[in-house]
Parts: sequence; structure tokens; C-alpha cells
Amino acid sequence: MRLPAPSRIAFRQLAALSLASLASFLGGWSWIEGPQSTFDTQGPVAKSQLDVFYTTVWVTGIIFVVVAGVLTYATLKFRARNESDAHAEPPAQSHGNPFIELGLIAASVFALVIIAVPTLRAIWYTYDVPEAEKANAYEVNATGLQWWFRFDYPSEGLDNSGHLVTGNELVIPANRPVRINLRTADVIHSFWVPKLAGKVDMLPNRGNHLWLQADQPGYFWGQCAEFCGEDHAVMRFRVIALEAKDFAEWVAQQKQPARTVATNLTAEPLRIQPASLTFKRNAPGWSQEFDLNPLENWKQKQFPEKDENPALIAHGRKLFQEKSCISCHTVRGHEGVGTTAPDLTHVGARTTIAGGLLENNEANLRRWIIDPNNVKPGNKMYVGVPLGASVMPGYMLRDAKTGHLTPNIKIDNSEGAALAAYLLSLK
Ligand code: HEC
Ligand SMILES: [Cu+2]
Repeated sequence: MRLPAPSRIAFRQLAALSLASLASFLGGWSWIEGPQSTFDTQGPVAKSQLDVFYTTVWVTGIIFVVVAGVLTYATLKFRARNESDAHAEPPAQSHGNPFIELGLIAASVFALVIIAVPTLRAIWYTYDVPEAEKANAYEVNATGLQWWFRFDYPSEGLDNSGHLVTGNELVIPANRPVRINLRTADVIHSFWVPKLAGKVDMLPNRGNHLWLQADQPGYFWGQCAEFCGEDHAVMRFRVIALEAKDFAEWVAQQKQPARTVATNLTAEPLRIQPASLTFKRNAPGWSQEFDLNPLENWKQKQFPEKDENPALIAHGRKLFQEKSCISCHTVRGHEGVGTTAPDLTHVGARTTIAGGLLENNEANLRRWIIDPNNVKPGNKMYVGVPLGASVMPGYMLRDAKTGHLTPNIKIDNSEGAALAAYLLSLK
């Protein structure tokens, strides 16, 4: 049957349009370079997974070209050219031809074997650190919580008790296998650093793990990859890989209790009226300046800010207790015992806050501390953290019976500035 003229034109236009959009999609290539691109692999685990992807694409691509070629040939060659063709008997059928049938079975098995062998090898390889490297592997624990990540370092014991804990930024040694034990404190999350390794789920009541390795020092984006509630899309983290020496220095610094800035509380910090900020929902939390050289910017963050105001910082520290921030957060060596929220002992030395959502600077800290719900709607700092059957109140107090929320913690602009100055001083 021939298509009537108008729909043939529409068909051609449609074909031209899809070709043009495919070409512009492929031509841009930018999708291949983004911070979460799996094509720009930076370590052996991600590389072996990409290799499996390419093998599969090549094998299925060849099958596609052969099948589509034969189909196109048959469609053109045997098409009905006129009215009598359209009513003609079909040509002789070759159903049951043993050569063709066995040949196709053999070809399919061959194609599957080509895909299966490297796939199985990659599954084995990516499952755990290779035996020969086990002794050299570094071990960390990652825990998913709605909606942030806790990282702890079991081999980095602290002087008095416990071991090093941090949040949302996982610092690892470069060029060394890192084994990550995956846990969750609530629902299922999934740990994914696209440039370093494929995603692996963090499951309730079941230990899981993965390993990865960064070939070079670098700054990598990570993301929760399993829907876990309303802020899932903004449950991010960063991985910073450092040379052995830098890594050792970082660990030594992190083990220290919180930094204290010499203070006198008699100065009048609240005379400083910080410029007020207006917060637009979904306003970008990230700057291009930062993105140009994130690793260098991370390194800068390890040093005290240039314009520190000791009186303001001291005031912030006082507010940190008075406003009950300490019930959820810990600043080791200062105040706080909370473990239901990110450890803030060295928060000033991190490049992100709020689960990797905002770049860590004065304005963003203030924005977060004054109105966390505006930044990350429904987050647990705002609605409170569930603790067994009860809830640790946050900026809102939840009525146990009705679930109704009433305001609890209120931070005004100058209090926000003091708290931000304090937290930024925690290097
Ligand atoms: C009810 C417990 C709770 C209270 C009280 C609380 N927070 Fe939080 N805080 C959290 C949780 C949970 C997060 C992680 C939120 C997220 O990213 O989804 C958080 C995140 C933060 C972060 C970002 C840390 C990071 O690494 O991402 C800062 C800074 C912070 N809180 C400061 C404060 C300050 C200042 C106060 C007091 C005014 C306070 N918090 C009170 C629970 C609390
Ligand atoms: Cu999650």
C-alpha cells in the first residue's frame, strides 16, 4: 500500500526533524562532560563499568544495523508497486530452513557470550577490592539519612573516644582503593559517585558495600540515586580525593577538636547590621567561580576566613547553645552531643552545606540558618528529627496528636549572621 501524498510529506518532515535533533544532541557533546557524567570516568571501577556499557552498545549496535539493513532492503525490494502487486500471492516462504534457524541461534549465542564474559568479569571486579590490593585499601562507612550523608572513619580514632565523623563531604586518599560500607538510618538510599563508581543501594537492616578509587586528586559530585522522600533530588554529597600527604594532613586536622577564635564578649557584635538577604525559592546555591577550580577552592576552605570578627563569632557560639542547635548537632570540643544531624566540628572547612545543595559561604549559611525550609522544603532540621516514637523538635514543633506544626526556633537576620560567622570559623 502506498501512503497518500500528504502523509508522505509529513513523514519526511518528521524524519528530517528527528535526524536534526539527534545530530544537535550528539553534536553538543556537553552531556558527556558534566560533573555527574558517567562517560568521563576518573577511576578503575567506573572505567570497567563504562567498558561493559560500550561492549554492549557495540554488539547491540551491530545487531541493530544488520537487522535494520535487512528490514530496509526487504521493505524496499518487495514493496507493492501497483494495484496488482498489492493483491499478489506472497513469495515462497522459507519457514523451517535449518541453516538459517541454526545460524541465527548460533549468532545470538555468540553475541550473548561476547556481552556476558566482560560483564561477569566486571561484576567480579567491581564487587570488592581486588585481593592483591586489600591490604592497601582504605575503609570508610557511609550512612544515608533523610536527606544527607554521614561519613565515618573507623580507623581514625579520636583521643578520648570514638572516631572521626563528618557529613556530606567524603575525603579520601587518591590512587588507593577505598572500601565503603553502606548503611542507612531510615529508608533505602543509594550511593552514587558517577565518575568513580556505579550506584549501590543503602538498605535497612542489611550491610552493603562498594569500592572505588580516584586515579588522581580531584573533586567529584555524588548523589543519592534511590527515591527516598521529598528532598531526594537535593540529597547530594561531594568526594574529595587528595594525595597521600594532603590526606594525612586533613585527617590530623579533622581529629582536632573545634577551632576556638580568641574572643571577648564585651564588644558589641550586634551593632553590626548585616545586609539583609532576600531568598528566592530555588535560587541557585552555586557559583561559577567555585566550579572553575573546585579542588583548589576546597583547599582554600581549610584556612581561616580573612575577615573574621571574633566578637561576632563568640556571639554565634552562644546562640548555638541558646537556640538549641546543640540538641541535634555536635561541635566537638565546644558544645553539642547531637548525632541526628551533620557533625559541625569542622563545617567551616567544607565546601557545601545542606546535603551538597549550597556552596558554603556566609550568605548561604545565613540563608540556610534563617529559613532552612525555603532552601530544602520539608527537611528534618525544619520539621524535627524522628527519634524512636518521638521527634526532636526543629524549627517547628510537631504536635504528637494532630501532627500540626507550630514555630519553635526563630533566627533573625543578625542572629543568623552571628551563627554563620561562628560556623564559618570552624575550620
Ligand atoms: C531537630 C534537629 C536540628 C536542630 C535543632 C538544628 N539542626 Fe541543623 N541540621 C539538622 C539536620 C537534620 C540537618 C541536615 C539537613 C539536610 O541537609 O537535609 C542540618 C543541617 C545543618 C547545617 C548544614 C550542615 C551540612 O554539612 O550540610 C548547618 C550549618 C546547621 N544545620 C546549623 C544549625 C543551626 C545553626 C541550628 C540552630 C539554630 C541548627 N542547625 C539546629 C538538624 C537540626
Ligand atoms: Cu536518599
